[in-house]
Amino acid sequence: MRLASDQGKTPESPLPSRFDKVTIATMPEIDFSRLPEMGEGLFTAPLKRPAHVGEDWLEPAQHAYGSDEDAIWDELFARQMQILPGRAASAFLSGLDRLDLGRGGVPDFGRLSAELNRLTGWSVVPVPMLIPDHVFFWHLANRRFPAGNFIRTRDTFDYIEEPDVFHDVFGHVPMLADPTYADYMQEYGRAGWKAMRYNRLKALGALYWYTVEFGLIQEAEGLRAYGAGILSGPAEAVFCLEAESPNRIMLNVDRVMRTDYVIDDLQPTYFVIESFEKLYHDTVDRDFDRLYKSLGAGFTYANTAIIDVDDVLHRGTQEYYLRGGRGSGAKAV
Ligand code: HBI
Ligand code: FE
Repeated sequence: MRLASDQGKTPESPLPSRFDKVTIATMPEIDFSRLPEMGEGLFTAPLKRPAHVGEDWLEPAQHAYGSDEDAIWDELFARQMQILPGRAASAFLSGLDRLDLGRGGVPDFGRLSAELNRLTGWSVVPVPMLIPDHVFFWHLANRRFPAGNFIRTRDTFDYIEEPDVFHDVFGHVPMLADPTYADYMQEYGRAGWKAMRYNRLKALGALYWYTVEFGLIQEAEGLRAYGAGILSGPAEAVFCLEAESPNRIMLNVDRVMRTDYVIDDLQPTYFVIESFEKLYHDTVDRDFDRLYKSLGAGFTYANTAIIDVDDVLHRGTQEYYLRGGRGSGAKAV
């Protein structure tokens, strides 16, 4: 289906006037029930669709895991549960509990979706690999979370290139049991559409990175992590909260969307939110059309930068980075 706004529009040209001054929440015109076509000229990652999945990139069924794969889930789960109490956001820990992800073995997406659906209307759907941005956003806009169907092997136990079922289901899914966060994730998916039309996916990707993947939240007892990239690994859950190296700065949506990020190492800067309600309103009530028009094509701030408008909680030493980061043997201090 071709979107009206796609008719002959190149990504550089902003949405037609009828989209002007429309926030994400009040963008009724786009029909998210079907995967709208990309239209010519809109960039999306050149991923090769496997023959056995359709345009929605969904696997016909969840993988049937062997006992060794279930054992890998159980070992990853046990390791994280040694580290996360006192470090993970309370919304994450209660979601983990309510969805009973520690039941043993890789969770069944059908059972998980039935329970999640009752809580916040979300479901978990299996995908073979990283899927194109526009398909990913479309699923989020429909409260479907695309989760990796495969699980890592023993020799990629500590670090994976692509999100596997442990990163996605253990790291992301418990947060979807929180109603406000569940709403944020759907609005984020809807926001993807507008970002594509302005060719500003990288900017929106930075917001995802510094919230959904590596976000921190201020709780009464102190800082806690809610980002899946932190919660699904052993080192970063400690580094992000306790190390001297990284900056910790209160999140500002406009500033974060101008900030570069690394995908293959610990973050040099973590952004902190006061609450999911504030994150939701700072995003949904934001007039992204005006913002996208003011954003350059690249990033303005390096991922180590502290700028004059920042509300800084901790000015990092960047020692981990200055000593060479991942692979250099530098300690995550
Ligand atoms: N695909 N399977 C999968 N999982 C992701 O997290 C994912 C993706 N494709 C694109 C994508 N994420 C990015 O657009 C977001 O990180 C913004
Ligand atoms: Fe992720």
